[in-house]
Amino acid sequence: MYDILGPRGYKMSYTSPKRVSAVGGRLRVAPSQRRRYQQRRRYHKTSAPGRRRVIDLYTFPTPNGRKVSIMLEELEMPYRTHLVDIAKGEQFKPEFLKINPNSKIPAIVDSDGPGGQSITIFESGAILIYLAEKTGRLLPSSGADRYDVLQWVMFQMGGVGPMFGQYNHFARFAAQKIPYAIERYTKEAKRLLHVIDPRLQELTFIARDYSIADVLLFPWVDSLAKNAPQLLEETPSVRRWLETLWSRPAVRRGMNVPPTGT
Ligand SMILES: N[C@@H](CCC(=O)N[C@@H](CS)C(=O)NCC(=O)O)C(=O)O
Repeated sequence: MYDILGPRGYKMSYTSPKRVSAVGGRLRVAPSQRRRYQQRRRYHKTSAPGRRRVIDLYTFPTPNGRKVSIMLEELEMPYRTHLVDIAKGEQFKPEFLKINPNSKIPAIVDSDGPGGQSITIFESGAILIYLAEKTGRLLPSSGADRYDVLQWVMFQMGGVGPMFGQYNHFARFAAQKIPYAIERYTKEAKRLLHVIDPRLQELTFIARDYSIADVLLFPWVDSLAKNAPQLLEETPSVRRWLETLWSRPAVRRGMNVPPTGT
C-alpha cells in the first residue's frame, strides 16, 4: 500500500491484490508474480538504506499525463503525484519550468536516477523509455522486438498524440468551428486508427507482447472512443484492444491518477 499526495492535499491509498502469503513462517509468492516480486526486491535493494525512493510525477488528468501514471502502476513503483493545473497556467510557473522548460505535463523527478543521482525527465515517450529501461520491463532490451516497440512509440508520439490533440482542439474545444480544420483532423484521426486496426486483428497488443507502445497509445485512443465513438466504428480490433487494456487493474488505477475532475 502506498499514498499518492497532491499539492492540494488529496491523498489516495492503494492496496495491491494479495500476491504474497505467509506459509509456515516463510513468504510464498504466487508463481505468476515471482518475476515481478524479484524485480521489486531488486529495485528496493538498490535504493539507499533507510531511504524510501519515490518518483515525483507532475501531471494533470489528460491522456499525456495518464500514460505515465499507468506505467508507474504497471511497474508498481512508489510515486507521489503533483498536480500542475494547466487550466490555471501552473505549467508556466518558474518552479515548474525548471522541471520542463517546454511548460507541459507530464514530467518526473527520480531521486534514484542513473549513478544514484537525481534525474528530471519530460516528454512522455522519454519518461516511459526511462522507466522501462530502469526496471527491465515493457520494452525488449535488444533485437528486432525492441525496434518494433520503438517504432510504435514514435508513431504515437509524432502521430496519434499530436493529431488526436488537434482533432480535440478543432472539433470539440475551439469556439470558432472551422470546417476545413475539423475535416482535416477527423480524416487524419481515422487514418491513424486504420493503421493500427490490421495490426490488432493479428496481435493482442500493438507489438508481440504488452509494451510501452500500448501504454502510450491507450489514453489517447480511449479518449477518442469516449468523445467521438463514431470515428471507431470501422475499427473493431481497436475497440477490442481498448477492452483488453481496460481489463488490466494497473491501467484502471493509472487512468484515475489524478482523479478526473481534480
Ligand atoms: N509531447 C508531449 C506533450 C505534452 C502535452 O501536450 N501536455 C499537455 C497536456 S496533455 C500540456 O501540458 N499542455 C499545457 C500547455 O500546452 O500549455 C508529451 O508527450 O509529454
